[in-house]
Amino acid sequence: MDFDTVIHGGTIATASEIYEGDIGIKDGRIAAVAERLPGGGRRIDAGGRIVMPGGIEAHAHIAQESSSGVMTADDYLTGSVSAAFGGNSSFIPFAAQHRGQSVDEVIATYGARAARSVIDYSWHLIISDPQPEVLEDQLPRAFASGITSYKVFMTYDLMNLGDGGMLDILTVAREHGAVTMVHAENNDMVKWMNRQLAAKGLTAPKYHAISRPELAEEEAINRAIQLAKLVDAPLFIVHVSTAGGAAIVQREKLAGAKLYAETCPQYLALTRDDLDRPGMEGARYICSPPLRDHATQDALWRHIASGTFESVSSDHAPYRADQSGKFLNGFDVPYPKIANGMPGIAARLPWLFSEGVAKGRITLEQFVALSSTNAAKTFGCDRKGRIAPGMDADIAIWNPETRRKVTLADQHDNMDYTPFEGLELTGVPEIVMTRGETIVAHGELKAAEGQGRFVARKPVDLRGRGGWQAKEFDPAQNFGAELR
Ligand code: DUC
Ligand code: ZN
Ligand code: ZN
Repeated sequence: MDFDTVIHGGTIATASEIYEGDIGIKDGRIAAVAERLPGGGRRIDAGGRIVMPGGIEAHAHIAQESSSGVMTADDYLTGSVSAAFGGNSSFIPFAAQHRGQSVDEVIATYGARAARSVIDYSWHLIISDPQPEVLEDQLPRAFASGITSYKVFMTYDLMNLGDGGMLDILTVAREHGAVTMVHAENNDMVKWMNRQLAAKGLTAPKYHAISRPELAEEEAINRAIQLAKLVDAPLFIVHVSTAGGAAIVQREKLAGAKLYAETCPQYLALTRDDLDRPGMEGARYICSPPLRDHATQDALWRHIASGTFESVSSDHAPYRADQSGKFLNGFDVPYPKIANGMPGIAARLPWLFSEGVAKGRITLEQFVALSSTNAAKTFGCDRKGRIAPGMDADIAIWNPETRRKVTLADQHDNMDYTPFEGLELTGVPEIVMTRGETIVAHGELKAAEGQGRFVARKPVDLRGRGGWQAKEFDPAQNFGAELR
């Protein structure tokens, strides 16, 4: 067979092994992987560099209005370009339903926005208004169209579904093999803390961290898991920021849970002391859940290394430090009025490679799993996340030795700051491909606007995850009540 492209002389890294070899690409797919492959219309000399599946960014907010009406600075062009420079070949941003909207309307809106993407994309829905027509008709149709995951919130008055609402939607997800992602923080604990702080006039950015206690996350993670267990539905805990939360996830996974989780670089690279920077600079570090402390960072690393998390995701939520973003409500406002989130889609993988692989905290195989393979499996991207014949040729070639400092310009996003500014990193993605097309090469963008394609995803792969059977749902133990 003649190939369109052959990548030769690479150190191929997958989630399970590392070996020397060549990759032949034909019609956008990997056609062969072998020790030596001749031919190829184009030959790329990997020169011993790492050749791995392109990253899949499974948590990003792109061209999304928050529930309080702030639009992210990145649209699908700038957001996807930034992702590509960070070693990603595809991403799954959120498509957010605000109250009163139908899911069909949301998908049509984000379909138009995503037409600018340079990398392949899908969406996780955000559901804030699970009316009967959403649960019975709109969501099942969205799942059937390949949008097989969605996020719900246990916090924020405009988003929080309440425990009963969670049970209803989890039950629908279970029937269709969809994954429920959850933002787990106890809404009343946070509101109560806000009231205590406001009464004392403690409204500077640093109090954002105090207002959202670790216990609020831990309590909500535990509650979300028990709710999902009751109806035996798969659950994905997003942006875990606490040692206690991670320990609960670890324990429940060991018990056979249909449970998945991620953490994010900001919880490992930054602390709540960053919120106490001079003036309003701390506003740049406001995200929810909030940044924690060094002890938490150590614990989260242990959980990453021991398999508690499927992914390390960016939670790219780009709000500029101006009146279009962070300060939409004014420059000198109390912390609850400052937009919530920080950018990081380009920094995620270089940071994880450097702090994880280069510093010996995780193996290269774990890096591949955490950055790509596990997201593909969890979210049903059956042609992505692996180097194997038949898979999309979504490939990143990394130079593991290049050292550089993080700069805003390197992020290639539409932001006016990066929270990772100045960090010294080792390792850089030099060439990034989506379906065999080079989109970034040696710091230059090669992609054309709109070349990304929608990825229709499969239901979650539950092999190896036994799940739960609440006694009360077991016909042998519930007096025969037909509950499922
Ligand atoms: N949750 C996120 O996932 N991102 C930004 C803010 C939030 O609450
Ligand atoms: Zn969230
Ligand atoms: Zn997010």
